[in-house]
Amino acid sequence: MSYVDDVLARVIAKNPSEPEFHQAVTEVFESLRPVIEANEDFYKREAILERITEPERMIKFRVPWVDDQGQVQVNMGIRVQFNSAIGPYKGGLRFHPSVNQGIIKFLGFEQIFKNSLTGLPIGGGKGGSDFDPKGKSDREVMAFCQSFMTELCKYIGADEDVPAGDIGVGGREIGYMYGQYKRITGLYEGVLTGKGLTYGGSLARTEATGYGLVYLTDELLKCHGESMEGKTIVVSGAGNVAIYAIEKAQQLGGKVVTCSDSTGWVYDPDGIDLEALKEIKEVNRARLTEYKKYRPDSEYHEGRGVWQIKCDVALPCATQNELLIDDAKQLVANGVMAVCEGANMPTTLDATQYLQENGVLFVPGKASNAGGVATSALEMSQNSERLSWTFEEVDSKLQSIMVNIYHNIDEAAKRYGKEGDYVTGANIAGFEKVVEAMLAQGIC
Ligand code: NDP
Ligand code: 2IT
Repeated sequence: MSYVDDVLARVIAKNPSEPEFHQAVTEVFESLRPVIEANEDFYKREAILERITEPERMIKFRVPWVDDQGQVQVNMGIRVQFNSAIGPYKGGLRFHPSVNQGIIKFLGFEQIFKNSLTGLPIGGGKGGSDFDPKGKSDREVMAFCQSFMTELCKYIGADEDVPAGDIGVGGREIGYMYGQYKRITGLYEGVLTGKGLTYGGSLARTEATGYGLVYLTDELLKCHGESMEGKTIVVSGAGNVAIYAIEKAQQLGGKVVTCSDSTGWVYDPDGIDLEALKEIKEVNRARLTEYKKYRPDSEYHEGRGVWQIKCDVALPCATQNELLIDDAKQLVANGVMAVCEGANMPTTLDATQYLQENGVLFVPGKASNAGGVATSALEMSQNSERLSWTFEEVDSKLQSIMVNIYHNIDEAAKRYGKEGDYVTGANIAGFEKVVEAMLAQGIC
């Protein structure tokens, strides 16, 4: 058995009941095969694949809090500090009832390569809780966040581990957690990113993931003789990433006709009304059923279904495994040109393969959604120098980071004879820097 297959089998056996982690490792290992097999004895002796799939540290803790009825509630909290070869651990916190160890490990593993692709000095980490902020009062969310940080604060720091937002964690949650960190440690430091602008946040961080996704997509299209101008775009999700992807796509002349949440989806053939969407989701924290009140001619459907709408570009921006093989077939049948992932691992392995085999330009999330964490690293820089940069300054750095990521993954794919395979290109380019740093630092 080859070294790659041997370690993959052991990772799966050693981490049972973690299908998302197996999926993420399988995708990365398949891409790395040509790199590893060109020097198999060396990588095997160094146990590089074993080291890169075993988190440096994993912290799991109880999060007790009191709800508005006086009832004590208990959630699980977790932080996976996966790899610090190129910088302090960096990655978001996800609050969603589906959160478990396998999901946080897949996200932390992906984050290692994503953070490497940004070109900035940040290692890979991820964390979260099975707490569901939906339907909770602000006081309940604050009670939960304070309890969560009371434990987490022992393991993080501006030069150690810097969490941020992800699903279910936005400005409100970051604010409550920052306040609690400061109370306990007495430190006013850049321990979290995605902070509010009055206490150390960076301009353009809110927009960064969605904007970055569209900057990269636009560069991809331009390098293939196209652009976002005049394209019909299908987006899934209606959260932070989706909203700002829609905003930038519209600014570049694209027409976005869908969005979705966990209960249903909207088709608005005239183009999504972004102000309405922001009011529904950012201000009222309401369901997409509300959208029809703003746009009576739009359609609302229960369940999932955005991928059946004919489009040129598809941007999955909700969650993992939301674009399945049948969706990929439908997209191809409808003539889709490009699929770029805003979410983390939204496309299943077989759907990815189908899209690639049918000539669709496909960019994996670890490259195309890296603008969020890249701008978090810019927030860290601003905190360190105790200065704030203008929106234009941060936005233009974000833009060049995304353009560079596209060219780096394109070049890495070409170097291994896989032109146009951006999955392989992203995994190899991300891996190369991390491995060089790991080897330089000895056995650790
Ligand atoms: P938000 O919580 O702001 O929004 C998530 C959106 O996806 C909501 O519309 C939500 O619907 C929907 N959604 C979540 N879970 C499910 C589910 N199980 N089934 C169907 N729909 C679902 O999160 P973000 O926009 O921040 O994150 C979206 C994706 O982007 C995630 O994969 C995240 O890991 C990734 N990402 C986020 C970055 C960031 O900076 N925020 C950076 C890079 C990647 P509902 O409101 O009904 O729950
Ligand atoms: O998946 C991700 O890259 C994020 N949720 C953002 C992480 C960060 O540290 O900004």
